[in-house]
Amino acid sequence: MRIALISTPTRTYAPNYIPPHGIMYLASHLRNQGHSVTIIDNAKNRAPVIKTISELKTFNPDLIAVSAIITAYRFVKQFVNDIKNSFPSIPVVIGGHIALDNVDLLLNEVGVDYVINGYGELKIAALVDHLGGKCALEDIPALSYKKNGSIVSNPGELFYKKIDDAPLPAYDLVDMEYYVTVFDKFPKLDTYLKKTKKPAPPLRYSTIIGARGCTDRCSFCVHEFDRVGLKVHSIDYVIQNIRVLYEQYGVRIFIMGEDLFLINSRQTQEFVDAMNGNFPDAFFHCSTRADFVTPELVKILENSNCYALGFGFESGNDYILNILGKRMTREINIHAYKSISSSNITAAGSLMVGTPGETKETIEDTIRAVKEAGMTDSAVFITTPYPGSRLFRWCIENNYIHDRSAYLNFISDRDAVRLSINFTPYPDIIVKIMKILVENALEINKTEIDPLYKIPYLRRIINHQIVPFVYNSYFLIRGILGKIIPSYRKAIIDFELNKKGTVRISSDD
Ligand code: B12
Repeated sequence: MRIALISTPTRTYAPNYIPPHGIMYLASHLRNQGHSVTIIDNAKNRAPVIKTISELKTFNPDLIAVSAIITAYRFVKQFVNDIKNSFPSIPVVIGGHIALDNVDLLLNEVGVDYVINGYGELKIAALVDHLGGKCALEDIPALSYKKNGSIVSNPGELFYKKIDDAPLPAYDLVDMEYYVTVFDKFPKLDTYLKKTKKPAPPLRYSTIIGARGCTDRCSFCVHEFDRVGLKVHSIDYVIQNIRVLYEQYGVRIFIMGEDLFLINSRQTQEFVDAMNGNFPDAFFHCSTRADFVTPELVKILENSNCYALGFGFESGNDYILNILGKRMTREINIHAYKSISSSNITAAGSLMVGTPGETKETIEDTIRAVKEAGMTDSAVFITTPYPGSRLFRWCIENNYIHDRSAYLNFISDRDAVRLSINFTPYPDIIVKIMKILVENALEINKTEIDPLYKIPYLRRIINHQIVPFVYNSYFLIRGILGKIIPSYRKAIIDFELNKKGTVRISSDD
C-alpha cells in the first residue's frame, strides 16, 4: 500500500523547528511492514495546498494520513476540505494530539474518514491492513469512524510491547539539513561554554525522543488521561539514535525530549558514561522533574557535556502547584533550580501565570521564588486549557468553554504566551500584567548576574515602571471599591477542589 503522511504547522506565522517525530515514527514502522511511504512536511514547507495536491497526485496514495496538534485545528479544517475536494475517494486518517477530546468534530466538522487516538504506529498499520482487506475495522483499537451516520470509537490500546521495539524515526524522509541548522543561537550552551571554557561545537542540533509519556498527571497536560505513565527508552536505543544523527547528519547538540528524560541517578550515570565514551565532542540538554534533581544527579551530569537541565517550575506558590497537579512544592523547585545553577550546567525552568486560584499574593510568591532561585531565562506562559487535559474538561463542565468548535478555532495558531481564558476575577489586562511582572523579575535577576546586561530604556520605563504602577493602582482601587461592593472583595473565581487539591471534574466522583 502507498501512504502519504502529512505534517501540519503548529503555527502559521513561523516554520516549525523540530522534525515531525510523530509521523517519522509512523513512516519507519509502515516501511518495515513493506509499505511505500512519503512524508509531506507542511510543518516546515508551508507550501500552498495546490503544491501538496500536486505532490499527492504524483505519489498516488491509497491512504492520506494527517498529523496535528490542536493549534493546527483551523489549518486542518481548511486543508482536509481542500484535500477531500481533490481526492474524494482516498481515505483520510488523522492522528496526533488534535484527536484528544475531539473525535466528533474531526469526523463531522473537519470531515476525515478515520481518527486514531494515542501512539499510532501499530494502529495505522492495522488500518492499512484493513484497507487491504486483511483486518476488520472493529478490531483496530482506539480507531474512530462513522457507521450509518453514527460515530463508532473502538476501545483499547495497541502499542509495542517494549518501547525500544519502535524503529528509529525515518530521518531520510524529511529535510534534516534544514532541521539541524535552523537555529544558529544557543544561549544556554553559550553560558555553559563560558563557564567551562570548553570549545564550541559546530552548531548542528536535533531533538531526540528519549521517552514517551510522563510520570505525572498535571492538570494542564494531556498525560492525566492519555498516554499515561512514562515509557523510557533504554540508553542503548538512545545512543543508537544519537549515532545516526551524529554520523549521518553531523549533529553535535542534542536536546533530549519529549517531556521528561532523566529519571534517576543510575540511568543518568549510564547515559553520561555512554555519551562520554561514544560522543565526547557532543553536547546535550535534558529534561527532568525538580524532585529528581539531587546533588548526586547534578554531580554526575557535571562530568559530561550536559549544558542545560530543564524542568517545569510553573509557580512559586504551593496552592497553585497543587491546582496544577504538579506533585511539587515551591521549596523543591527553588532548591532544584539553585542546585543546577550552582554547577556548570545552565538551569532551565518554565513558568505559568493565570491558573485558577491565582491572586496578587500568589504572583508575589512566584516573583519571590524567581528571585530566591536566581532564575533568569524562562518562558512565562499563561495557563491555557488544551483538549485532553483536566483543565479543558473542567472548562467545559463549568461553562468557560461554551462552543468547542469556536474555542478550537480561537486557540489555533496561538502560543500559550497569549491569554485565552481569564481564570481570575480581574480584567484580562491584569492577567497579562501578571505575566509581565514575572518576566520583570527574571530580567532583574539577569542584570544582577550579568553586569553587562542592561534593560533597554523603553522597557525599563514601560514594563518596569508604568506597568507595575497600573497594576498596583488597580488593586488599590479594587480594595477601596471592595469596602462598598461585595463582588470586588472576591480574590479568586469559584471552583471546587478534589481530594488531590486540583480542580474537580465529574469523573472524579
Ligand atoms: C515537541 C513538541 C512541540 C514542538 C513541535 C510540535 C509537533 N508538531 O510535534 C513545538 C516546540 C513547536 C511545540 C509547540 C507547542 N506545543 Co507542543 N509539544 C511537543 C511535545 C513535547 C513532544 C511531541 C513529540 O514530538 N512527541 C513524540 C512523538 C513520537 O509523538 P507524537 O508527536 O505525539 O506522535 C505520536 C502520536 O501522537 C501519534 N500520531 C501523531 N501524528 C499522527 C498521525 C496519524 C495519522 C496517526 C494515526 C497517529 C499520529 O503517533 C505518533 C507515534 O506514536 C508534546 C508533549 C508530548 N509528550 O507529546 C507537546 C504538545 C504536543 N504540545 C502542546 C502544546 C499545547 C504546544 C503549544 C501550544 C504550547 C505553547 N508553548 O504555546 C505550542 C504550539 C503553539 C504554536 N503556535 O507553536 C500540547 C498539545 C495539546 C493538544 N491537545 O494538542 C502537548 C501534548 C503538550 C502537553 N503536554 O499538553 N510543541
